[in-house]
Amino acid sequence: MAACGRRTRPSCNDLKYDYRSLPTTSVVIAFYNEAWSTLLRTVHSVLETSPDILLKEVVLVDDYSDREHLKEPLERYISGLRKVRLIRTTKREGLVRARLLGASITTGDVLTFLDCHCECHEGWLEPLLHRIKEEPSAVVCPVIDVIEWNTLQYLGNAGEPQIGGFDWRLVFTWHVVPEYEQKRRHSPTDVIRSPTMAGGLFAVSKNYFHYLGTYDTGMEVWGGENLEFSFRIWQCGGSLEVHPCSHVGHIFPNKAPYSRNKALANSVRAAEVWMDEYKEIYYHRNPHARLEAFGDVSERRKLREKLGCKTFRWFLDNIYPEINIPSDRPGMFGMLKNRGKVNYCFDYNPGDEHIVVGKKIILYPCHGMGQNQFFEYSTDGEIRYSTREPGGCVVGDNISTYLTVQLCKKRNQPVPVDQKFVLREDGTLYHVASQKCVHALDKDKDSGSGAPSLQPCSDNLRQKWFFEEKA
Ligand code: UD2
Ligand code: MN
Repeated sequence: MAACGRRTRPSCNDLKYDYRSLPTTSVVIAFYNEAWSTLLRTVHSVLETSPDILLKEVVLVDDYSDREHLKEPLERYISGLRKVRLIRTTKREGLVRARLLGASITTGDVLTFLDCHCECHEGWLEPLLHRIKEEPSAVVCPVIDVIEWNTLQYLGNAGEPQIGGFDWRLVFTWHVVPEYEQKRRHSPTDVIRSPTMAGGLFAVSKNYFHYLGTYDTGMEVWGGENLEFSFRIWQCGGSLEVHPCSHVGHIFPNKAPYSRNKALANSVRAAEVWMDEYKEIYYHRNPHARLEAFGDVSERRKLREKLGCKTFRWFLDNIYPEINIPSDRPGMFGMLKNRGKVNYCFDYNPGDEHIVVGKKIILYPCHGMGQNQFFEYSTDGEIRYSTREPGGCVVGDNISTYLTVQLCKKRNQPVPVDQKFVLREDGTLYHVASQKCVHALDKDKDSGSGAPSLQPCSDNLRQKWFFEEKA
C-alpha cells in the first residue's frame, strides 16, 4: 500500500524569494490619451507592490497624446514621485516604437512592459523575475485579471489561468490549459507554456529581448505585434510562459481612444515573416489582407535567417498542436455559391467572441471578404467553418431541415454522421445522415435572404453548389 502520506501541493503563498539574487527591472508603460485616474492607478500600483531593491524605475512614454491633463499637470504630479520618469515621443509612434523608446532609457536587467490601465497585485513581480533568472530565454506574462471597464472594480480571474492561442484571422484567443501541459508541470506554481501572448503585460531579459530583435518597428499604432513576438520567441529558441503566481489587473475598455485600422498591415507583416506557406491559410480567409500594403519586411526576414529560427510548421506541431490546420484543397474552399439562386452564398455569423454553436446557416449575397462566408470542404467530408478556433462544422438537421454549426470532431476521431456531406461531381451536396440534398430556399422565418435546407434530391439548379475563392 502506498503510505507516502499526504503531501500538500505547494501554493503561490509558499514561494519565498531571495531578493538580492533576483535581477532588477524597469517597468515601461506607453500611453496614448489615457485617463488621469487609470494611468496614475497603474503607476501607484507598481510603486506600492514592487520591492524597492528590484525596481530600478518606471518609465512612462507619452505617445504624442493631446489631452491637456497629460501635459504639464502630469509632469508636475510625477516630479513628486521617486523612480518615475516621463518621456514623450515627438510624433505619434504607435505602441511598438513608443515601448522601444521607453526601453532605451532603462537601467534594469529585465524589461517589464505594462499597459497604462493596469493594477499590479501584491507579489506580482517576484515570480516573473525569478523565472527569468532561472531561464533567461523565457518571456513571462502575469495572469491578466479583469478590471470592469465601467465600474473599475477589480474582478480578478476565476479558476485556472488561461493561455493564448490564435485563429486563422490572426486574432488572439484565450484557451484552457491543455492536458499535456498540465502533465508537464510538476506543481501548480510552475509556469504554464503559452503559444501566444495577449501582448501588453510581460517581462523579458533586456539582453534576450535585444538578441531576439526587440520588436518589428515597421508596425504602427496597435495590433499584430503580440502574435509576431510570440511566433518569434518560440521559433527562435525561447519560451513564452504565464506565471500562475503573478497577477496584474487590466481594464479591457469597450472602445479604444484611437483607430485600430493599422492592425491589418501589422498582421500581414507577421504572416509574411514568420508563417511560411501557412500564411495562405490566413489569406484565404481574409482576401483583403493579400492586398494590404505592408511595407518592407526584408530586415525582419534577415533577422530570422541570422537567428536560425525554426519553421512555422515546427511551431504548430510542437507548441500549438490543438489548432486545426485546414487543408484548403484547390476548388474546395472559399465562398460556397449556389447555381440557381445566383450570387448567394453560405453565410454564418458566429457572434463576437468564441464561436457560438447552434446558429443557423443562411444565404446572403456573396461578398468575397472571406470571414463569415468562408467554408472549406475537408477530406473527411465536413463543411468546415474554420476561420475561428476551435472551428465549427456544418450539421444537417433532418427535422428542421436547416443547417447549423457545431464544434468539429477532434483530430483522429470519426466524423459524426450528421456532419458528413458528399460534394458530388454534379454539384449536389448530399447529406449522408438524412439522405437529402442541400437546397437553396428563398425567404424563411429567420432570414429575408433565404437559407440552405435539406430537401429530397433533384436536378434543380438550387441544389447545385460550387466553391469560389474570389468574388
Ligand atoms: C492588447 C494588449 C496590448 C497590445 C494589443 C495588440 C493586453 C492586456 N493588451 O490590446 O498591450 O499588445 O493587444 O497590439 O495584453 N498605445 C500607445 N500608442 C498607440 C496605441 C496604444 O502608446 O498608438 C498604448 C496604450 O495607451 C496602451 C498600450 O499601448 O497602454 C496598449 O493599447 P491598448 O490598451 O489600447 O490595447 P489592448 O489592451 O486593447
Ligand atoms: Mn490595454
